[in-house]
Amino acid sequence: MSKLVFITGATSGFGKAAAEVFASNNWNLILTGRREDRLQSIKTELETKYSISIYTLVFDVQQKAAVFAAIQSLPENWQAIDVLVNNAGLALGRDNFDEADMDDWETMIDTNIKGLLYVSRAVLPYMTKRKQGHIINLGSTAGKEAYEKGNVYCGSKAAVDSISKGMRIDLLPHHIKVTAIHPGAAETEFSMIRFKGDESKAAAVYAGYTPLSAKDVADVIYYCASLPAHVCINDLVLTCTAQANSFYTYKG
Ligand code: NDP
Ligand code: 8X3
Repeated sequence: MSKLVFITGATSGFGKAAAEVFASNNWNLILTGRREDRLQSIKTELETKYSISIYTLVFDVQQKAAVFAAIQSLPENWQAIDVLVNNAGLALGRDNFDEADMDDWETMIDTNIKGLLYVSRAVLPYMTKRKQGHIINLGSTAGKEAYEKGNVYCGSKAAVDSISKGMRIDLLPHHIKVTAIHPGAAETEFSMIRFKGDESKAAAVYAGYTPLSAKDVADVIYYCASLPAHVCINDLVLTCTAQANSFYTYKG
């Protein structure tokens, strides 16, 4: 029987690439995001290409009531979720702490931290009921070590790192695995969102070296999800070869 993965932020980047990797391995998918048109075209494309089924849910992870309403609306035959990939997230701005836009801070905290908490709590009853499951949280190298002008984005990902550790302990009695994956710089729509559509600033982030691709990260997400039930990768950092940590990239 096919397994079922629930992926947030499936309209772009890691989430979209992960959807394809899971589909190509015969998993059924629940794909979520705010951009319904993209979810529909990804569903059509992957269902045509692979013998799998896809269910889409449109919601903003910041909206607690909407998250619970959407996830609780899943039909019974879509409730046996094996893996949840908490991927939806973003950075907004790259500014000194004393100058950053505080609305950007609110959005990052509400999305990267609170959104992950809401989705996890809404999906968990489907896992605890079956006494099995796996939650994969997307952190970042930014959460391992703060960098200049990263302040609240780095803090939000440090929270994902710490919350993942706590989730892992508390969910053990339910036989639910928790994995935190922390990628370094990867070329997706991430920097275009961070720099609010400024193409030259976004491109500069990836100039002079080969960053990770969305597929690189998706393959690692799938690897963690496909291990035997008794094996759990708890914490995983991956970067491109040119990157040593969150703030040092060799551009030689
Ligand atoms: P993208 O911008 O390409 O994709 C982000 C995804 O998150 C989109 O599908 C978007 O969907 C979704 N999303 C954003 N805000 C919300 C929201 N409020 N509600 C629902 N969905 C939302 O970025 P990446 O794929 O690069 O990033 C994915 C995750 O990986 C993020 O958590 C990011 O912080 C993290 N990360 C990224 C790295 C990178 O260098 N790219 C490195 C390390 C971690 P939609 O707009 O349709 O809602
Ligand atoms: C995204 C990677 O280095 O831009 O989390 O913060 S970085």
